[in-house]
Amino acid sequence: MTDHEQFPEGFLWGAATASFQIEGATAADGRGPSIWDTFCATPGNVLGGDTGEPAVDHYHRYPEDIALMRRLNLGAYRFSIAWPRVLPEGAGQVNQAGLDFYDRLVDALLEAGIQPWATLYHWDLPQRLQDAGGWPNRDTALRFADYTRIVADALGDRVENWMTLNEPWCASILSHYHGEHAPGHRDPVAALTSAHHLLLGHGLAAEVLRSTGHTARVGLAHNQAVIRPHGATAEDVRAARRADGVRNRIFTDPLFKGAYPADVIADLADITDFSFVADGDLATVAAPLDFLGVNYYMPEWVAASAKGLDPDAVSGEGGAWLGASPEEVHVSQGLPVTHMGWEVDPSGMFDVLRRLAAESGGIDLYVTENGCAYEDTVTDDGRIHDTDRVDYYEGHVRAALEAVRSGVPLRGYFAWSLLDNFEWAWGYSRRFGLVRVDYDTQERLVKDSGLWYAQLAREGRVPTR
Ligand code: IFM
Repeated sequence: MTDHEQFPEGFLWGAATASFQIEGATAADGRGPSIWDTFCATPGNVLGGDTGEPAVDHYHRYPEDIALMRRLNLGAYRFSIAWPRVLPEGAGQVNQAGLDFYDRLVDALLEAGIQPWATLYHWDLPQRLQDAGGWPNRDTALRFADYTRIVADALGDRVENWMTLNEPWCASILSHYHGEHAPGHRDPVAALTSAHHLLLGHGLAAEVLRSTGHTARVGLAHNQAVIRPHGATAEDVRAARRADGVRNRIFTDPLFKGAYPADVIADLADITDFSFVADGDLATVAAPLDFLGVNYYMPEWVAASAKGLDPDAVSGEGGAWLGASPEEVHVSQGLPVTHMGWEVDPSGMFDVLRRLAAESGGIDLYVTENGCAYEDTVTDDGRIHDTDRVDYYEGHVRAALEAVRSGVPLRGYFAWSLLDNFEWAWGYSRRFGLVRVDYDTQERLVKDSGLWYAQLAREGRVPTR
């Protein structure tokens, strides 16, 4: 063991989850339907017809799950609040029973010595707000601020760390342009309008959180894509710039510069004139953050055209990203992949942290998600020897440490995920947990990766193997 494997004193180790992915109990105690309930109910949207029911029944089993967090030596737990539990209709009548669940959860975490880190929106929009237009409707941003006020009033005396949104790219472009997530639309204008209204909602919610009189550190969890040109040609570099614009800078420039990037506006001119941006919006969006959450899984390589490339390595033809020309594609590099098919490259973690440290002006960074899905098997000794997952974590944690040592103000790391759970369009087929869940019995079993992570969290240094 060498000193260079030691994280700084006070570095925070946590794990993350999200309401719809783990809670189950979708009809319990007055919860209203969300867009994910609706999306799951449409055959073909989710692998195997899986739904949010019963997920891993965390709504009822949270004491057991907190005991697991203690076993993993977690200093913090990142969870999300289900808007339709708090406001079944999205607005109006508060459902006290739903709010009480988070009240109990927060108390139990604090009692266990675990910091609660709350995300306000991890994609489960109340269906009633979708019926009224969803995120393409500006009013949804205002309703998000109202909902934030209710949650902050209830929990703000005990929750200090807040993330307004999880991965606004997924909630806007993946959901409204690629159609892969709820509400499953394929409309580029709706996607871009949603992106802006999510950012506006973030800014309005940040104002609310700061006005409660409680200590509130406000951030959001952003899945910055690490986009690399496949080749060194000017065409591939240009394709990478365009993809980076609509994946990353369309979010980070408003947040950190208070403006949409000129090249992105030009690239998307055939789709929109950005007239959904009202006076004053960008000042609201750009209010300083206390921290930025970074969700990182894998890098992506892009090329201006598939010509001359191995057809098996190419994907996304005809619309690889919003605004892409039909020729622009993603190109796999033949690296090892996880069960999601995502290429494993920890250098992307280092790159994304370095870049966001520079762009966010020195605020604290936290890795708010990082992890991997692999096919786990319970062996005869009753354990899960998930060495592939341990290798993934070890590589990425080392890359995070390298970033810290290079001066990045990275203060903590949250593994995705605490438990196996509902992986959106992949249903329960993809397992991301440090803890396995048997979906027939709901039995929990700590994987070898969980034991490895527990040692990391206890010692603050990369465990030797
Ligand atoms: O499961 C998701 C999570 O909800 C958001 N970030 C990526 C994870 C893995 O796909």
